[in-house]
Amino acid sequence: MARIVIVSNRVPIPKARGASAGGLAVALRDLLTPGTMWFGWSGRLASEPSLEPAIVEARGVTYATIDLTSDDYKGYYVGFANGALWPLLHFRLGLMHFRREDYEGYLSVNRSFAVSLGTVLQPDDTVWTHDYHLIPFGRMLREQGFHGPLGFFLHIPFAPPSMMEALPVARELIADLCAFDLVGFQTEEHARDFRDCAARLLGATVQGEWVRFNGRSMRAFADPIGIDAEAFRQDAERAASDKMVLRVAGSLSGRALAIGVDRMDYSKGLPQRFEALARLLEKHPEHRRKVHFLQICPRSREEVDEYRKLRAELDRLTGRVNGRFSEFDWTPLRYSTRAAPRSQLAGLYRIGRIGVVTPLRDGMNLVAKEFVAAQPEDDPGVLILSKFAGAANELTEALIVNPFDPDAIADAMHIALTMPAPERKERHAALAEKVFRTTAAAYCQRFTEALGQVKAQSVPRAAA
Ligand code: ADQ
Repeated sequence: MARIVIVSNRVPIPKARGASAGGLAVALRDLLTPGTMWFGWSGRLASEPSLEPAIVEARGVTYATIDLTSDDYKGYYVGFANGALWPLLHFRLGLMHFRREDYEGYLSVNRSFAVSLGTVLQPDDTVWTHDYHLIPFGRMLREQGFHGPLGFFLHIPFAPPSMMEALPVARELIADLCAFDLVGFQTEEHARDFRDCAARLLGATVQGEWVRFNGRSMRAFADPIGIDAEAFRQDAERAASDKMVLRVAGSLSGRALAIGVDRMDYSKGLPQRFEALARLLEKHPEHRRKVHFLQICPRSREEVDEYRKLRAELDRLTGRVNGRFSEFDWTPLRYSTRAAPRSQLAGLYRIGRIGVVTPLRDGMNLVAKEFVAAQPEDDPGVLILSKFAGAANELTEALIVNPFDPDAIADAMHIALTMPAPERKERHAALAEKVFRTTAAAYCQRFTEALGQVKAQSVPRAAA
């Protein structure tokens, strides 16, 4: 079988310091068989650019990485990817900061990726590129003479043409996405928004999932990402004897645990969630002293101004909620910025009576699926889920809320805290059936199969 080459911004080399043990590496675990290559940024900043990839072999997988200079990093990662694309695609136009020099930096790093990978690529490789950092990469790899199957998956949402147009280089990026053979999105809505952009901004011809532009055809489809639900369930079960999980369970003194787990990001709706807890305690005083809300949110992207502002806001809100409602022996809101090992997280989800997942907009949101997988079947907790998370398309038996409305989240918390066991079990069984069916393995298989088929179909059409 042809070799699969995964390309992403960061490369999670096993046991490398600072590399995330979760995230993409877990989602793509099934592809990481001997012979596979994973290419991307090492996470290191160097004074000189170098296009020769450093190679590390681990369990038969080749990890190939390059370093970036700090100027590259600022323009590509901080400036364009996270300062312009991330807010735009999360519908936060007011937070989008577009600067031409950042876009130039973004193009330049994408070109470095393409040139560098070009030196180690074989003609019959299949290349699967991940996420918004690498949109122009496909076109640039084609310019390096690569003709093999070339796919792209966008982990975050997409925007409709009216919003996309606010980005001065929208047409270029849409055209770059058309250079891939297959582009996957988390939901059908995001895939449709992309096809609408291709039609409206480029004049491309759209037929069903196919987009024809510049004499070639590509397919844009929905391939919702999942988790390794069985492994997560086992982690959660084992974590019942984890010391830290036992300490947290003991500290509840019989009170219900509501839990939120998110990177500290303005897309996750954290201020509204904290506000919702205050509304719950105000409108339903019977829950005072009966519930603890634990919000775990490791800091992220602190180079970007908006993230530093969010941290200050959350610190302030935590003080306000606790100052107003705490009693000498009870604090409603516990807030930690520490990352936790996945196994401990799984154990904490398991003891949660409510999982609160209320992003303002999210590609999928894996925390929602992890919470469901971790719950005990005989006494499950209740998931509260934002209607604007991709996961809400599948997880319809959760309590679905508008995350911009703290009162609605508070009402859902009240319903969850008072929900009878039979209803909790019924909802959980329906949710678990989906989470255990639409797994990470199913996601990988769907994408790689579609990529194999699409290439076979797009070549003759393009030649026509
Ligand atoms: P993220 O925005 O990072 O991912 P999410 O899908 O929730 O959001 O994934 C976060 C992951 O980080 C989860 O697996 C979670 O367990 C883990 N995590 C969160 N807090 C943690 C902590 N304190 N310690 C340890 N681990 C923690 C992007 C998109 C999403 C999309 C994913 C995958 O924004 O919409 O679902 O990619 O495609």
